[in-house]
Amino acid sequence: MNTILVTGAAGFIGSNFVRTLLRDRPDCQVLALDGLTYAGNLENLADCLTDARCRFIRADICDVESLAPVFADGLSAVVNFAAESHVDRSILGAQAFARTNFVGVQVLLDLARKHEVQRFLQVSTDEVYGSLGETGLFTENTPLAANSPYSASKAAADLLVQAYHHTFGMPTLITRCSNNYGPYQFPEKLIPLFVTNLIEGKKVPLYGDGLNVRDWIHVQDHCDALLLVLERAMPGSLYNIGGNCELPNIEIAQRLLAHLGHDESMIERVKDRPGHDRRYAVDITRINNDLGWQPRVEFSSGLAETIDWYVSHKTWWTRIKSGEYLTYYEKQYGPSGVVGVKE
Ligand code: NAD
Ligand code: TDX
Repeated sequence: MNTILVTGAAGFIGSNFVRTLLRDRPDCQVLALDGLTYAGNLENLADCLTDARCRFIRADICDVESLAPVFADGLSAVVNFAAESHVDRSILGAQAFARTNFVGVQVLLDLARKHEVQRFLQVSTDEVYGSLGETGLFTENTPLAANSPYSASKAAADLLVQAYHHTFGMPTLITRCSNNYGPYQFPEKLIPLFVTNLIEGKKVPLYGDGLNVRDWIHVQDHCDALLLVLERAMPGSLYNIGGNCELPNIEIAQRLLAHLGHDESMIERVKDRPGHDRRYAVDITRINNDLGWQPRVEFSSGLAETIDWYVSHKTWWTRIKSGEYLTYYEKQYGPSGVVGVKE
């Protein structure tokens, strides 16, 4: 049986990926590892952890001692989602970003190399390419030009992963995806923050002129692409993943307002994010040509389903906004649990 280590498994994309693995790969065992920072929520994995093929491990990816026994058991692959992922937080303080996003990746790479893990997939971002003007797309050959401490830490990790492939012949893979939306996204990011605020009758804070453009992809499309890359891509390869769906933030806000029955008086124009990247747009020709992948979820229906998910999962996000979710792990695994592997 394949044993896949998924790091950052209790976050937004990681938890969706664990669910995808359990659903689409009956012959696989999943080690769902997460340090449970503020962004990690074990409730995201509650359904997955009822499956005997899935085990949760609480560990920090920078902590070699906690990770060593996990690797010693023998792994078929590592898929690394663990990261500090919010640009605004990286502007307030970059230390955790440098630590997890760079040092953590170095720790994982060394362990994967030592234990001869046959696939190492680093989940990266289109933000490593910097910002586009009004035209053009990011290809895999676009030079790295990260602008925020977050994207700089991700770009640094990408270089390290490529260096391990070049120097040691490690079978690494890198993907760079655009902005994800879907269920279980932490309500600090644009779409879940705006949706949950509107449900609560609060205004939505739109940065600057609202004309910054992002390319949106449904998280399920991202997870499907990751599985394809993990199983079929050549070692050492790099793939962009995107939704072919560029939209300015103001239009996202307008669609959310319309769906939830509010008018534009609920938009609060706020000071712009420092160094705010103007436009991201991803060329997905390579993954389409090599692996036959393209996004399937159409944005209007994907967004409508996502909004409805937040409407029908109010308990999930009110527990996050109130901080209650932070006690869930101890309730499941007991008060002593420093590091928890549930027996
Ligand atoms: P997220 O913040 O929801 O989840 C990150 C997870 O990593 C959390 O569960 C957190 O507890 C865990 N984590 C953080 N530091 C850790 C550490 N030191 N040790 C162990 N676990 C730790 O983020 P996300 O949106 O799910 O993003 C997942 C990955 O995908 C990130 O690497 C991010 O850079 C990348 N990515 C995200 C997007 C997006 O739109 N969200 C797009 C492209 C790429
Ligand atoms: O309150 C807000 N108001 C606002 O106008 C927030 C949180 C965001 N914005 C704008 C900033 C961006 O132009 O919306 C856009 C999207 O912002 P985020 O949701 O913070 O995402 P972004 O900064 O684009 O980065 C995301 O996509 C790439 C993820 O957080 C990264 O982890 C991923 O790599």
